[in-house]
Amino acid sequence: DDGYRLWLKYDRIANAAERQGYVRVAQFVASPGNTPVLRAASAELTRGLGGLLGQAVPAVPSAGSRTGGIVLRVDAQASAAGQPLKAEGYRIFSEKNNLVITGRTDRAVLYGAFALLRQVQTRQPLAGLNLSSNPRIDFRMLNHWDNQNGTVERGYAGSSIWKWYELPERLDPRYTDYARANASIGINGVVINNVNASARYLSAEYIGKVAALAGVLRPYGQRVYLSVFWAAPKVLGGLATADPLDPQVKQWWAAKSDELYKAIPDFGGFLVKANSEGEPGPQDYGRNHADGANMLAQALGRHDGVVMWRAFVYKAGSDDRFKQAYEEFQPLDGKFDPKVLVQVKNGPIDFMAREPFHPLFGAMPKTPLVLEVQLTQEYLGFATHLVYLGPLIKEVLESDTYAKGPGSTVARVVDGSVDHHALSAIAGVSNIGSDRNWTGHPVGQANWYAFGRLAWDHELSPAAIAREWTRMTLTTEPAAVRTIADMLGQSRSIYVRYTMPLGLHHIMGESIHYGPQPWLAKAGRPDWTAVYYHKADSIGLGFDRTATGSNALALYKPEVQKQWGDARTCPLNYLLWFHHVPWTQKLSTGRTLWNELATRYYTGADSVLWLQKQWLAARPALDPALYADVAARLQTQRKEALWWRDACVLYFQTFARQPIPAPFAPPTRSLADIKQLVQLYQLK
Ligand code: BDP
Repeated sequence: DDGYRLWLKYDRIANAAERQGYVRVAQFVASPGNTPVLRAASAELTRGLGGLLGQAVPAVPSAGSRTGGIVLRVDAQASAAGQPLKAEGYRIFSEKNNLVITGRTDRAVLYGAFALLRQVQTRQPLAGLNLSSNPRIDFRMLNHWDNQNGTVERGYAGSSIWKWYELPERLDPRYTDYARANASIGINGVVINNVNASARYLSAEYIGKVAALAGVLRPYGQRVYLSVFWAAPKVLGGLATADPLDPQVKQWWAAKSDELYKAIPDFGGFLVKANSEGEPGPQDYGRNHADGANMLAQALGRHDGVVMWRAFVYKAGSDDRFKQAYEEFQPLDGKFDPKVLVQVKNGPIDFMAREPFHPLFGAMPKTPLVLEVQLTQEYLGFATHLVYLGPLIKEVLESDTYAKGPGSTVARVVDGSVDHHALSAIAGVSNIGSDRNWTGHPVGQANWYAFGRLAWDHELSPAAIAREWTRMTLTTEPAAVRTIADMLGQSRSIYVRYTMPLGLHHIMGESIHYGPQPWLAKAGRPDWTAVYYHKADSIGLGFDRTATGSNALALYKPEVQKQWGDARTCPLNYLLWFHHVPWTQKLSTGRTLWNELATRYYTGADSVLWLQKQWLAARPALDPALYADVAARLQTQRKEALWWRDACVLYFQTFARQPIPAPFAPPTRSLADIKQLVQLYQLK
């Protein structure tokens, strides 16, 4: 198995009795087939059921008097439990011995079709099925950081899947399989290019290519969006300025929007990274983010599109990068056009393996906020470490901002229910590329999958999603499913333990962001170093963000401050995010900070041995090629976990000046050895 088919494998159900049970209720697919989306839905059902049941399941225009089949039906009045369904919500129910998949739009029926297939793929009964589901968030987006030259920023799975030089004439069949995978998990929007954008995407030549891609995604319910380069009116339009208040600039963007909508009538809108990490933006002209975002929103005019404006900014100035996005954006709350959403990363720094939730969540009640999470594992082991991100995404979704009292979770801020917003969105930075199996690490597929499932319904549990993905992708053998789901469930905490335990952050290698480099003290900016964040000294470790330090904690509501504000009661996972803790301080585990730190590095690295053991235990239930692929990556992971462990304990030991606690054996290599290894690794 080369992994290309993802979780849409549709292999024949081996157990004949089980298969027969499904055959009885899935003898045909009846669909009016009068829209491309409905045709895609019935094609997927006939393909999927045909494979799973090992016999042809014909498509017919209507059920007539036949029973024992599946009926697709768009019904403007469709409801579930007395409530009208949302535009994309579906319901599956029995009627006259047929299973009806219904919804108010053809897209809803498409999602229902995939839900029905999932029932069979995970071996749930179909007879008497009564299932309904509404998406909780409207715009469920993948953000590709793909460049026009085929590279992918922070991509570890080959190059971009978009072949610009072949477009618009040749449409790689892979685009359709990509669209099917997205649709199966409810993703309905795709930003196709990097936030560090090239103006070229807005040229007439590229708009034609993008329109061709949009044509492939449309039958699968996905709209395309573009990341835009702020200075495009200059670079492409030949104007002297990109000032958002300049009439010619406004006109240029309005004309560009018209051009885009002419080619792509359902174009989704713009994603913007401005005045961030060297990108141009409205501040270059003395304007603010709202001036820029609103001008673009107005340029969209009567077209049905939105602007997603990123809040990933950290202008040097204030003493703590943690506070900088908040300082720039929070005062703009209430100043944005209704078509603007502000896109905020899950944490205040940058996609670390664990961050407290971003303080902007709950602090901008008048602005719809998009939650941005990173599926590509820039800071989580690229494509060699097995890290299932379901728990990370869920952790931020569940975090309580207390914005409108208890229960004002990030999930409810984002889905619009806390502040009653008309628009809601969530974005995952894509982890896919041209590798045959899409994600490099086979388990990377689970991260794409889990993102989509949680974007649709943030109430789902990451453990249930892990089991579902495992059954659909790897094996249905119950013991193996349990073993693998358990590995997935633990994998992110294991990664945190051997890299950045107790709330350490940003101590990774410079520029490539791989491996440990806690000694990094000089970089392009102080807040790109490691020492800026861990602040190790002879007394202790960690960034004091309480009132005696940067006071970033004050950006949160009092209830949150209370949770994290006292070093004696702060959960250990966040301890060094907020406190400079003495090496000798006793923690709630009964160990001193130094002993706890060392213990976590050692047990974390040893947990990779546990992952290896689990994987071996599941082997009989797995495809041999896939087994071997992950087993090899786990070897790399073990080697690198030891690398992280040794680098960090040896380096921090120079401050703590204490022995490695029993029962752990001190590293056999020196800090100098490790530094040399890291230096070689960082060579360009
Ligand atoms: C950082 C990445 C950088 C991205 C940036 C962003 O290192 O490559 O361009 O985020 O999100 O994590 O804009």
